[in-house]
Amino acid sequence: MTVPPVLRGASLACTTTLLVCADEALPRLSAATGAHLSSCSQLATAFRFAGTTLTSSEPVPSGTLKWGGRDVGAHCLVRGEMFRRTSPQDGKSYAIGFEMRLPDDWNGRFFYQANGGIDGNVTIALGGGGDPVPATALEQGFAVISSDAGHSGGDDPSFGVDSQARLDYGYQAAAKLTPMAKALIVAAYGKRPDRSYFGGCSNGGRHTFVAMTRMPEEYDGYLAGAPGYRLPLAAIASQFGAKQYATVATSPADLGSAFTSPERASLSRAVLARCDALDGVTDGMIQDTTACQKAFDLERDMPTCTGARDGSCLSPAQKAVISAISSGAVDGRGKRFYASFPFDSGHNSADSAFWEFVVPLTLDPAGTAIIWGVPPAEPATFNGPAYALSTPIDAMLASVAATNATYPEAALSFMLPAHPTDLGAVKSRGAKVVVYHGVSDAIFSVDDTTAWYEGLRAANGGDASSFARFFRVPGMAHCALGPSTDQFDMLSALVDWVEKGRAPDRVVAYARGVGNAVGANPDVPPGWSPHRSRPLCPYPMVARLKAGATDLETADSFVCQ
Ligand SMILES: [Ca+2]
Repeated sequence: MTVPPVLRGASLACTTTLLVCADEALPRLSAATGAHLSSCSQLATAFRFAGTTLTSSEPVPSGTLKWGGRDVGAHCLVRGEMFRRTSPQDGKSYAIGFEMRLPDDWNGRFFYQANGGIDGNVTIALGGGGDPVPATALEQGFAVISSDAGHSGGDDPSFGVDSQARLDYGYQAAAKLTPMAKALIVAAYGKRPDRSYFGGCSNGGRHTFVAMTRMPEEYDGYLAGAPGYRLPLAAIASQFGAKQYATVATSPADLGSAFTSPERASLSRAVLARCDALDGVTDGMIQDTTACQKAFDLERDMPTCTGARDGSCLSPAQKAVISAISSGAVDGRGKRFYASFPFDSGHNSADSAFWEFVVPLTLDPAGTAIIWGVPPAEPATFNGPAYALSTPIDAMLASVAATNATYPEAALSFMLPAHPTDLGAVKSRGAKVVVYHGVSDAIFSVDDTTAWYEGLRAANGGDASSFARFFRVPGMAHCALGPSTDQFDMLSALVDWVEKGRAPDRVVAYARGVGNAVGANPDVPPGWSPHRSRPLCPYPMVARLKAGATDLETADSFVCQ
């Protein structure tokens, strides 16, 4: 259903000066209206959609699920699958497994929960529940779908042998599930969703980038967190890092011995010492990331060990390694193929060792060789560490760009949005895009997302803020954690923008200190209020202390400038 857009009141005054007010004239989509669930138990047998089998539909009483200590309200849980088939490559059975949670009191909106990792699980369709959001989409009344994106088995990468499962993971599962989910909503509530939203973090952010380029008509709002929108290249960059770390690891079996937790903490302190005050206030947070990259000099500002490594310094060889990783992975000709990684305050976040030293020897090589490489490696005999440490970067890059008769679409095509800065179809119909990314993210670089947003600005006459806004989250690691304010409700901000025309000029974010209802963040420094708040600011603005403000623990003291 297409709801006629209404023009914002302000735009009416601009009709005689259309050139000046071109962006003001973007259509505003009408607000969703709610409805009550009319059918649940009967759905499993009554619902018909091509290629779809519902295996169950049952009422879930209020309180069966909880979030932040609260009861998630009564809803209908529908489980099913699409396009069950047997693989011609590995003989295994595949389907696109999914669940939908349909609230009894529905707000008229649909949320497509795009999941992280390599998918492979039907995670609970809470809507945002993979991250420490203050309230999930399901609680807010959205009908939510979650899927395994076409393969089961969790982190098992062997589905990459099946050519169709690759494509479903890349982009086709979301395209198949979307019309089915909207039809199921009609069966459950008697009308289609008035407004549809698509969101996720990490690989879910990648799915969101893919959706906004491949399905600009299907969703009214796109919410991408830490978008690994060039995931195969990020994974190869991560293995570039592993090769670097291996040269200075003191324990060959543990890449983390190359750059220990005390050393990562020392680096964060050195960066803070140089950059904390650049935003006008010494508060343990680096708001002006851009200025920090110019100000911080690893060689000068980080102590160099004169004797044995003791955690307070880095050896010259370590500095060379960290400099190479930070400035961006390069191919055999020295050409950068991914992005740089900024220096920030969160190099020792609780998840940093996992992303820096574990994933580059496990998930990243498995993805590169089995899920994206052509031809795929044999899963049964695959050795992740050996692949990551011994395969030349150029061979990895060639592999994810390759095709053959069995795998006719390369990973760089099925995993990546084709033209991520060409969002004219999204913009012109009044849909909106909100993106956020932690500055201390160790696996997908905030610099990659910044480069995308700069490209989007350039493609829109230097300013994309009328339909797409990007929020950097200082100190935050991958989707959460780090010494940061990592709890925020970007979904409500997006809905207000799409349906009420209120563009997000700032989004208030909270630290998850001791006692936080969703769970405490161990990286919140002891000197902070457990409830510290800060505005997240639309790029390129940064949060700065208001003149005369003295309370450093509240967002009210800060302005986006
Ligand atoms: Ca500061």
